[in-house]
Amino acid sequence: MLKLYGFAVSNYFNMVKHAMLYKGLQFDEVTTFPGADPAYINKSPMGKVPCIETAQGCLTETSVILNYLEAAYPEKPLLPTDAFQRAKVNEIMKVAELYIELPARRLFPEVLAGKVVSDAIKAESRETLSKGCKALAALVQLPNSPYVAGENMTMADIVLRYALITASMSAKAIYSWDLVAEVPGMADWNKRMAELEISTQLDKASQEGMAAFLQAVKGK
Ligand SMILES: N[C@@H](CCC(=O)N[C@@H](CS)C(=O)NCC(=O)O)C(=O)O
Repeated sequence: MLKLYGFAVSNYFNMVKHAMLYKGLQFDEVTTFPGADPAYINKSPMGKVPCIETAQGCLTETSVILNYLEAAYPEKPLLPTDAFQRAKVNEIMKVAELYIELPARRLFPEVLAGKVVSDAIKAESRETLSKGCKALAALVQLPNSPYVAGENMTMADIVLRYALITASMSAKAIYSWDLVAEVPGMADWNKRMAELEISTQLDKASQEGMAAFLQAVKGK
């Protein structure tokens, strides 16, 4: 059986878990925190979560895992069949990762642990986030379609949803900036995505694990 390593507060972990639940896959969840434990490094060479273990071996990096799951378990698809449309979905995912998720993460020390982030980093992150939002506005099919890549839900909806949870939280805390409002139709889409049964389940687990997680982060 597939194994999924990670923890409930991790948005990357939740991207993969959401896709696995959506596809109806059977898997064992192994609560794992990132780190240098040699047994885990054997599975996840950067020590990061998520990681999945298959009969053939382990895989890491969320977008890689999502694309593997799609190829290995194509029922209940999360990608279109057309090659160009598939690439468009991956393009939105890449923008969400590089220009929304990652600049927001640079603000985490201050947002999560109260350790002041320099003004230079704040300015750089703000500029990247701003460009990322403009790129998303150009790429997504909102508000004219229900999902970011068109009529059907894809892995881009899943990735963007969880990336925005952390990015909106950081943008709000540091810049008092409502990131979701930057992209026409994204607020309504975000609300619809949050109402999905799987989102509700994962958000609940994340909230339940949050207090312990924040304590661990602040203690570092
Ligand atoms: N590029 C990785 C990023 C995963 C990631 O950063 N996960 C966090 C938890 S949310 C982590 O493991 N952080 C520990 C670290 O960066 O060493 C992916 O796409 O899966």
